[in-house]
Amino acid sequence: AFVENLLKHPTFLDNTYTTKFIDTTPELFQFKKRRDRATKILTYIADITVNGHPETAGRPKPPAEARGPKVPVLRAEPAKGTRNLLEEKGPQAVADWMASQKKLLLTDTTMRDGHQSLLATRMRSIDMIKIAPTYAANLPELFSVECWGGATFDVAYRFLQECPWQRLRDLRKAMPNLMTQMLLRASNGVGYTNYPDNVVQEFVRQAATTGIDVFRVFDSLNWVENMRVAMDAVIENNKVCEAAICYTGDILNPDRAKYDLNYYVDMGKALRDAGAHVLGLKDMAGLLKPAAARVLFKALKEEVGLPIHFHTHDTSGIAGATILAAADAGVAAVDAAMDAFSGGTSQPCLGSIVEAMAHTDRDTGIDISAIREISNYWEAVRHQYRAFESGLEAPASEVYLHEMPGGQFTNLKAQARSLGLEERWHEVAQAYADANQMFGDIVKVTPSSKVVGDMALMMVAQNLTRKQVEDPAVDVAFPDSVVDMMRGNLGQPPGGFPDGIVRKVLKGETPNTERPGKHLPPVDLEAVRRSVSKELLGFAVDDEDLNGYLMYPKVFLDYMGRHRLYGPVRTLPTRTFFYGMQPGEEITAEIDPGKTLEIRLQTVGDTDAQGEVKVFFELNGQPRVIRVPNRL
Ligand code: BTN
Ligand code: 3PY
Ligand code: ZN
Repeated sequence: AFVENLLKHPTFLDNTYTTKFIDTTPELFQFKKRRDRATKILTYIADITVNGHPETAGRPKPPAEARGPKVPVLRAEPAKGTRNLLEEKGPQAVADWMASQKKLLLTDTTMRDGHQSLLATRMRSIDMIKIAPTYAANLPELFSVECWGGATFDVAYRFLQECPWQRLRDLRKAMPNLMTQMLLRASNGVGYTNYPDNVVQEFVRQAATTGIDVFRVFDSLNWVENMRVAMDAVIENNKVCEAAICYTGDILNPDRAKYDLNYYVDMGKALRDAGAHVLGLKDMAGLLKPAAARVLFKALKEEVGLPIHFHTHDTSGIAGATILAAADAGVAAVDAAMDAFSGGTSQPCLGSIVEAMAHTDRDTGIDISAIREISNYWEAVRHQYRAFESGLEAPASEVYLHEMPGGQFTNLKAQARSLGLEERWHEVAQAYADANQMFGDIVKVTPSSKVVGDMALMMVAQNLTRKQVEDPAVDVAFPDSVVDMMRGNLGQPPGGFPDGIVRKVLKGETPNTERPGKHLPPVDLEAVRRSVSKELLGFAVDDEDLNGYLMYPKVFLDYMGRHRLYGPVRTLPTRTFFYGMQPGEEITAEIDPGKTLEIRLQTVGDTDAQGEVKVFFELNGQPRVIRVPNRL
């Protein structure tokens, strides 16, 4: 009964609370807490061993002989890096330093965009946290480590059963000398819709507090008006505000005159005037070609004057050439992914960029052997996630037709597969391009890219042409996301949405063409905290959890509910998390610093009359039996 009470006690939802609870409730013994969390983890392992993980069912398995990821030797105490400069002198000093560097600066995107673009964002924290000290010790010259934001926030709660804030806290601690970097969708936070201004401000404050140094802020329609709240919040928190222009079209193509050189230069100036420390050029689909890069970066550098940070994707296979052109044209920093997580829809290869710049006047100064060791680690990590590989086998020049962001490409392909449209992928690509033109040729990046993707899938599934969709005489039931965007809920693209499509989608309703946040009343944060605390969970939620709830109420509460059942499963090895254990196998899970569970699976029993299976473990040498339902 005692254990039952503990299980039900809401304080036992999570490690953090457990610690707080023990501090304030000394009448409960430490060993009870540990036993309780161990039982939860064993229950998870037993369940996955018997029933499999829903996300890996039917997907390719990791190679049986795959070696576990091996962490390279730390070569030295972490030398001072960009984070020390930020802490000592502030964000403007970082920007000034950037501008004064001859060497090409590098951001490693492996822990964010790399796996977001190659493995559907499924990389678990443990695989990042183990290698983070090696980054600090062996690669102190990196400009920053992009490791948070974008899609990683909700995927952590939703699919990985872990807390994104805890990931950030752990990474921050392990890399004290390196700037961490996140991707922030301006007023859309790390979500898919506009949030009230005070929710965005509170989210930025918390991200800065928990450990983000560089905020790359963008708006999915390139609407500077809609970026100010987020940018101001970053500046207010004394962190680096990297405001990004999203690149689309082709500045050298007269047929895409909407997004010409002047458009980008004007936007760059507007972002500078809005207070950006650094100008980001975010080429989320990898559309910027080498010749265009020379022209664009020369103009931005001369006319905007901020240090430039260039981000691209290698979907077409030519991004490495664009990076070299960008380096020639004087960008201060570029994004790249560690070799094993590079190429294709991800960033270009970091090690190859280092090699290409070596012995030139923009030599990165980074030790290539340190990169190789770290990439060897990532190679072994990637093998464990084979279930999430997209199967993209070769560069795709088709990206210049559809202009899908690298992070969306594989997702949309999976969505098409689930709708039975995989064989019609090239039609989806064409419909995506058509839908874009129908909406007036817009920037496509989360969340606007999702809207275009929804429209494209619907057009292919229902065999609708652009002409039919636009024809006032043809009845079309538009996806909700399209209605939402036409209402103005994502803001306004340059020149607004075309009247015809707005009228057809909204059936006469008047859209809001002002900043969406202007019409959203502020959320009473303390009232939300009280209601979540009392009514939903039964304990006082802290600021991090409150921010998780504000971004994703249902996703957060579902995560908390599963945490109540399964405990800190983030500590399990990735193979165990996705595939359970084999009889005779032994693993360890460090549930607190220095507190390690030694888990051995003895055997799995037969299914009994109640449909349950007994799974026999040894936990730190003691026998334990866990019963789980056989749901297969
Ligand atoms: C998910 O959100 O789908 C992944 C998290 C784990 C869900 C657990 S895994 C064991 C049990 N079996 C299921 O089908 N779901 C839960
Ligand atoms: C995101 O918003 O997650 C992106 O990666 C956009 O490129
Ligand atoms: Zn990207």
